[in-house]
Amino acid sequence: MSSLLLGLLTLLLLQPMVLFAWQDYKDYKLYELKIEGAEEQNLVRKWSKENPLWDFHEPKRNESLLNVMIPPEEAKRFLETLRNYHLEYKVLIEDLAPLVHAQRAENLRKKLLIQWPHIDVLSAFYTHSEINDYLDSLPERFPKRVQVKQFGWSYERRPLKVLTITNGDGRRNKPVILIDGTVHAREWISPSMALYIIQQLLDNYGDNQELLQDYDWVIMPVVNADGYEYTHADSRYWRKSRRSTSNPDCIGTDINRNFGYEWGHDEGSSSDPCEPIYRGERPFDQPESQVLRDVMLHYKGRLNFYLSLHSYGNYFLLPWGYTRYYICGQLTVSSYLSGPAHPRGCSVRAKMKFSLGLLVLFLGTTLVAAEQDYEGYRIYEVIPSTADQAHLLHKLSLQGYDFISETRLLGHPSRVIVSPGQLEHFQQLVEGEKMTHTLVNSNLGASIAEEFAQRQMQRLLAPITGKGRLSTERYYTHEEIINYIDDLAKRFPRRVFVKTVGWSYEQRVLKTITITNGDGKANKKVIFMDGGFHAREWISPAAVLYVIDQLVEQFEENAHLLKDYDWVILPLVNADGYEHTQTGTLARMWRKTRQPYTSAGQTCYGADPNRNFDFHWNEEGASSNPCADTYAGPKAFSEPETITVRDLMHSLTDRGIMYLTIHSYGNYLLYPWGWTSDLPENWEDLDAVARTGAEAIENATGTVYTYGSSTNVLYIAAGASDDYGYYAGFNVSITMELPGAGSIGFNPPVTRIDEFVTETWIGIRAMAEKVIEMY
Ligand code: 0X9
Ligand code: ZN
Repeated sequence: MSSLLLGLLTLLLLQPMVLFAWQDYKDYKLYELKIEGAEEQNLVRKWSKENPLWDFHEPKRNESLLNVMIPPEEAKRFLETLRNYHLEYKVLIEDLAPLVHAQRAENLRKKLLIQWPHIDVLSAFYTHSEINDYLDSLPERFPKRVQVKQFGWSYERRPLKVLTITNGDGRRNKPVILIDGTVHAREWISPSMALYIIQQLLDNYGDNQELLQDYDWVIMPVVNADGYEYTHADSRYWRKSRRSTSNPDCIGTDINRNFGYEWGHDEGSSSDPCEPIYRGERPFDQPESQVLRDVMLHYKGRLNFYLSLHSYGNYFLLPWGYTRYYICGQLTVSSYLSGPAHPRGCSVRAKMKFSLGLLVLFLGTTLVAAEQDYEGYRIYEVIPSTADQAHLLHKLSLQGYDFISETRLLGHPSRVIVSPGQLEHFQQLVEGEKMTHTLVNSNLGASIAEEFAQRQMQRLLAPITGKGRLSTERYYTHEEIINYIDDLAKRFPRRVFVKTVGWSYEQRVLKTITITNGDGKANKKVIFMDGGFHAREWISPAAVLYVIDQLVEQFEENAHLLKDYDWVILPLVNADGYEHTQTGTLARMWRKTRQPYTSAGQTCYGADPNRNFDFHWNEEGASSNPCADTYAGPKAFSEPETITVRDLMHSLTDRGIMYLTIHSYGNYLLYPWGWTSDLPENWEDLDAVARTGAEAIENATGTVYTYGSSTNVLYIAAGASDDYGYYAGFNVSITMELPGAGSIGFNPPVTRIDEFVTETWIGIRAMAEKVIEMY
C-alpha cells in the first residue's frame, strides 16, 4: 500500500475520534479592541487578571489595537463590560471553530502528502514527536555535522532534544549561537522557524557556510513539548506548560516567566495559577525551564548569541524585560510591562514574519549580591566657596555620603550621591550653609540600567573576536584583557612578555605585560604603570590598554620611549572588583576589592586597595569600618592584589624610575604626599613631570588638568599606592585621575572612550619623555 493511501486511511479513521476529544472552539469569537492611554491599558490588565477565560493577546506598549478571544459563555459579560467602559471594538472572527478545524485538516492532509523522512516546514506544522523523529534522522544524513542530545524530560515525560550543528571541521569549543522555539505552546510558527533554520544550515549549507565557520549552532525547536502537543491534540490556543498547579482548576505555568533571573516581580508576571502569565511557585519549578537552563549552562562560556523565537507581533526584543529602562531608537525591552510609557518610548519594528525574542545571557554572573539598585538616588554637584563649606563636605563624607569626586580646593566642584533617605538632611545642610549645589543626575538607578542595556546590546551586535588589536569602542572584561595581552605576547615574541604576578582574592589571575624594544638588553630603567585599582573607574584599564597598544603596535613612533626603558604594566589590579561592577546594574558603583570582612555579625566586602599599603597605613583619609568605601583593611596588605603590586614594586626598585597609577575621575595629576600636606624633597622634579603632562594635554585638546601634591590639591588619604611607590624607591610617582563623563562620572559612554584614551596617552607620553630626559 502506498504511504499516501495509508495516510488517508489513517486520517479517516482518526478524524472522528480525535475530533471528539478536541476542544472545537465552537462559537469562540475573536475581538479587536481599541485601547488608548495608560488608563485603558490598565483596565485591560485588570480584566485579564479577573477573567482568566478572556484570552487577551498581551497589550504591547505602543499598540492601540488589541486582540482577545472570548468563549461563548463569557460573551455576554464581556460585551457588557465593554459597553460600560465605552470601549470601541470590532469582531474579527465570528466563530473560531471552522478555522481551527480547517487548519487541522489541512495540516494533516499536507503532511500525508510528504514522504517521510522528508519534511516540508513551509507547508505544514509538525508535532513534537514528529520533530523529534526528524531530529533523530539527521545524524545519519549528516554524520560529521550534527549531534542530537536529549537534555531532559518534559513534565509528561516527553524527551526534550537539542540539535548541535557544526561545519564538521572538528574544531572544538567554537562560540555558540543558541536558538530555542516553542516556549509558548500555541506559537506554532516558532518551531517551524527553528526547523527552517536547521534546514538552511544543513540542506542549504552551500549558501550558509560562513555562518558555521567560527560558530556552532545549538537549536532546541520545542521547549514546551507538553503544551505544544496539547495544542495539536486538544486546545489550539494553549500557551503554558501542562503541569498541575496549587489550584485544581488551573493547569500550567508560563515557562517564559519561570526563569530564575529577577523572578517574582508582579509586573508582567502573575502568582495566580489561572492566569496565562503564571510564573510558577518557584523559579525553575518547571522541568522544561530547567532543561533550557541546563542547555544554557552546558554551553556557558561559549554562548555568544541567544535567540528565542516567539510570535506574534513583528518585534525584535532585547533585554531587559524586567525593568523599564531601555535605549530609545535601539531596542525595545518592556513591551509587556505595565506602568506609564517611557517618555522617550519607541519600538523597533523589523520586516519579519514573526517576532524574535532576543536575550543576551550573562551566565554565571547573574548571582548579584543584594546591593543598591540606586533607584531614586541623586547626584549633586557641590562647590564649596568657604572653609566652613569645605569642612561641611568633609563631615558629610564621614557620615556615609558617597563622594564620587571630591576636592579640597575652594571653588572646585565635588560630586556626591544622595540616597532618597538622605535627601532631606542633605538639602537642609547645603541650603543652610548657602552652598552652591546643582542636581546633575535625578535617578542614578535609571542611568546605570540604561548603560548596561547599551553595553549588552553592543556585545550582542559586535561580539569580540579575541584576536588582534582591541578597539576603543568598548570596555573589556578581565578575561578579555588577559586574553589580549597573552595574544600580544604571541604576536610580538621578541618585544612583549607576559608574566603571572599574582592572584586576586577570588582567584583571578593577575598578569603584567612587559614591553621592550626587543634589543635584549637586561636591567634597563623601568616605567611601571597600573590601572583598575578602583573597580568602578572603567576608563582606567581602557586607558592602560591604549598605552599598551601604542607602545607595541606603534612601536616606530614610540621607539624613543623604549630605548633605555622597559615598561612594566599591570592593566587591572582589582580584577575581582572590576568584574563585580560588570555583573549587573546593582554593583556598578563598587570601588573596593571583594574579600569579605565580618564584624559584629555584619559582613561587608572588600578593602580600598588604595588605602591598604603599609606606609602610614590607616591614618588620615582611611576608614576602619569594613563597610566604608575607604576601608583600609584589617591590616596593611590584607589584600592579595595590593601584595602583588607591592612585590612588583620591590622587584623593580633598582630599575624603577617612574610609577604611574591610573584612576578616575577629576582631571588631576597628583604626586606625593597623600598622607601629609608636607612635600617630599624632590617635589620640584615631581611637579615638573606632572606639569609637563598637564600642559601637553591642554595644548592638544584644551582639557585642563590640575596638578600638585595629593593632599594639597585633592584630599588627604594615607596608605595609597603612589605614596608607597615613592617610598619604595621610584623617583617619580604619579596618580593620574582621568576626566569624568557620563551620567555618573565613572561611565564615559563607549562612544567617548577613544577621545579619553588618546588624550590620556598624550599626557602619559609627555611625562615619560620628561622622565627619560631627567633620569
Ligand atoms: O582616593 C583615592 O584613592 C584616589 N582618588 S579616587 O577618586 N580615584 O579614588 C586618589 C589618591 C591620591 N593619592 C593619595 N592620596 N596618596
Ligand atoms: Zn581611584
